[in-house]
This record gives sequence, C-alpha cells and structure tokens, in this order.
Amino acid sequence: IEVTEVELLSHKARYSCLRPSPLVCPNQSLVEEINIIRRSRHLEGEERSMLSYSRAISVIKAYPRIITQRDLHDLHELPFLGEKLYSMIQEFVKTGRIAEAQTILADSRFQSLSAFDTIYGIGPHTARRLYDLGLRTLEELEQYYEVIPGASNEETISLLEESTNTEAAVEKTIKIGLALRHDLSHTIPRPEVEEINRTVMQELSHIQKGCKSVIAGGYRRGKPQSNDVDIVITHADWELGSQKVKGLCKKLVQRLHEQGLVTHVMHISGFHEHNALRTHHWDSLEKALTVFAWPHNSSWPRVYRRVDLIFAAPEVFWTAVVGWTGSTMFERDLRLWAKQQKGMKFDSSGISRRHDSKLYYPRTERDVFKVLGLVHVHPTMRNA
Ligand code: TTP
Ligand code: MN
Ligand code: MN
Ligand code: MN
Repeated sequence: IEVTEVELLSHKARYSCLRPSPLVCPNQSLVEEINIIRRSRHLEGEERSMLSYSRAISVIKAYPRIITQRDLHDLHELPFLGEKLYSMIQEFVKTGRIAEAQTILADSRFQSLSAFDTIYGIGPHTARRLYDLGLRTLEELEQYYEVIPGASNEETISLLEESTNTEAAVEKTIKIGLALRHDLSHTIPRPEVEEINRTVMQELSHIQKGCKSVIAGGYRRGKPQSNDVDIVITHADWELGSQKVKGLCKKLVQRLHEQGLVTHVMHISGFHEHNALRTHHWDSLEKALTVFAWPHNSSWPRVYRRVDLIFAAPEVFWTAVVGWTGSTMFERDLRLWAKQQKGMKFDSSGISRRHDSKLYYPRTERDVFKVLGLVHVHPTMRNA
C-alpha cells in the first residue's frame, strides 16, 4: 500500500469524507427542517436542486455546536451554503421554523408523493406518474394494482432470475412492495439485525465453510433502528477466497428460500455484469436484494424484513464494506475525492488508478482510507 500525503479532517472541508458527521448532530432540528425542502425537490425530480440541499444539510451535520445568532457570520467559512441557505438558517435561528418547509408539509401533492415514495419499487418518477393518473392515497394504489393488503403474494416471487428493468418487472416489484408495506415500514432493532446476520452465516456455512461477514449500512453507522439489513460477505482465505465466493450468492439465496427464510427476491445479479473499466477483474459484486420472513423456525407471527446480501472477493472485501456502509453522501464524496484529488476510481467493487488501471487490494478498512489518502473516519462518524 502506498501512502500519500493525508488531508486533515475538518468540518469546513469540501468533501464530506473529510468531515466527521455524527448520527445525531447539534443542529438536528434545523437539518430536519431543510430536509423537508430537499425531499420535495427529490419528489419533483429537481435533482440538481436536491443535491444542493443534500450538500448543505451534510455541511450542517458536521458543524460542531448549536448555531445561534452569534455563529451566523461563521457560516460564511463553510462550503455549499449559498445566499438562499444562509437566509433559511437565519430564519430558523430567529423563529425555529423555515416557512417554505412548513408550506411544503401542508401541500397535499407533497403528502401523496411522499406516501407513494415510501413503497419499495416506487421512486419519484413513478410517484408522479401515479399522481397524474388521479391517485392520491396508498389505499387507492392498492386498488389500482389489485393488491390485497397484508397478503404476502408469495407467488409473485421472482427467485433467481437475473433482474430486468422491464415494465412488467417493475410492476411486480411495486405489487410486492405494496402487499408488504406494513411490515416493511417497521424498522429493525440492532439485536434483530445481528440475529439475521448470524442466521444467514449459519446457513451459508452449510454451503461453504470459512466465510465471514460484516453488517454494513445504517447499522454500522450506529442507527438504533434500520430499514433493512445489509450484509457484506467474503471468504477468510486471502489466497483462495476469490474462487470460493464465486457463485455463492445464488446458492445461498436458493438455500434460504428452501428453508422458508427468503420469500421474495427483488433483485439478484451475478459477477459478470457491467463496469467497462474493470473487464479484467472478475467482480462487480454478486448481490441479492431479498425479503425474509422472520423469525425463522418460530411459532410467533412472522414479519417480512428486507435483507441485502453482498458477496465480495477477499481483495475487495473492505472496499465493499466501505462502499456499503454509507452514508450516500459520504460515498458520493469518496468517489469524487478519489477522482478529483487522487486520479483514482472508487466504488464498492474496487479501487483503481485511472492512468494505468492498477488495482488496489486493501487488507483492512484502514487501508481503504490509506490508499485514498484519507484519514480513517469511524463508521459512526460517516453520517454525512
Ligand atoms: P441502504 O440500505 O439503502 O441505506 P442505509 O443502510 O444507509 O439506511 P437504512 O437501510 O436504515 O435505510 O444502503 C446502504 C449503503 O449501501 C448505502 O450507503 C449505499 C450502498 N448501496 C450501494 O452501494 N448500492 C446500492 O444499490 C444500494 C441500494 C446501496
Ligand atoms: Mn421508494
Ligand atoms: Mn440499510
Ligand atoms: Mn440496503
């Protein structure tokens, strides 16, 4: 591993991977107020505007103390806070509210689009299309898609087909998302996340011994409750592990389905797909985005849980863990930092140098940060 000069961490840095950001920040209510406006831009398809709000929120998340009247002049030293954001913050400091956010909250179109967007498989584009058809509530959506609420629709399972993005496939996903919406809206406490991981690894050991996993996603950033479980898996043998994990994803999902654990597969992809830059590299990652019926082997009423299973060769395991730990903004800026400042390409499936495509194989998470010329940021401070 080559060590380049390291940039120091600072809440004034332009890249969020250089700004330690806690899960709950001193200005949390300000963040939540601005987030309403950000969500509205997202739902209306105004992606550039949404990204400016995301960046502003991310900068505020890293600010080390409660913003009061006295701090306002200080904010001019922070990146991504333009005139508009500055006056919004000023308004919030004075009144405890931002009028535009309150107007958005009361807007019935915003309420409908927000509700539609909570459904797995429905994004802003589809939400707006459904709204244009005259649909307003989730109950109306259920009627439109002929979904019986609560019914599990397990026959709609699309197990082990490589995912396509056809209209029919999208509709199938939305139907599952609607049918399971009550279960999937319940967040998952940490002990249950851990138990799902243990169960998955127990089942995996019947197919391949010597595998190991890290629970990534919001759980790793310290969230007390998660919307899903993200498990990154590899084989512990640095030399031979790459061959041993190849093809494991499908085998595991098949087994979990036979055990009655996996009921739906929203997406599954093998190692051969995409990524022009890395044709000589076997992975892009094998992954399956699934639904579990949980708990296992229990007479208790079972609930549906979203579980993402990601397989990586040992050489790219820690890259994958960093890539799946998030937050989304932290990931975005890791990629940007690598590209703009280091002439490198970073994504969950690998790190490479642009000019000669040299690949990096970090052995630890700290090595991932080291090759990127970054100070290690603890997972719980990646909530950018
Ligand atoms: P999510 O599971 O969508 O989000 P989260 O774990 O941060 O929060 P929660 O589940 O509680 O809502 O994504 C986890 C990380 O995985 C995210 O930081 C980005 C990464 N990711 C990818 O790299 N590719 C993908 O296709 C998805 C969906 C996520
Ligand atoms: Mn959605
Ligand atoms: Mn997650
Ligand atoms: Mn996930």
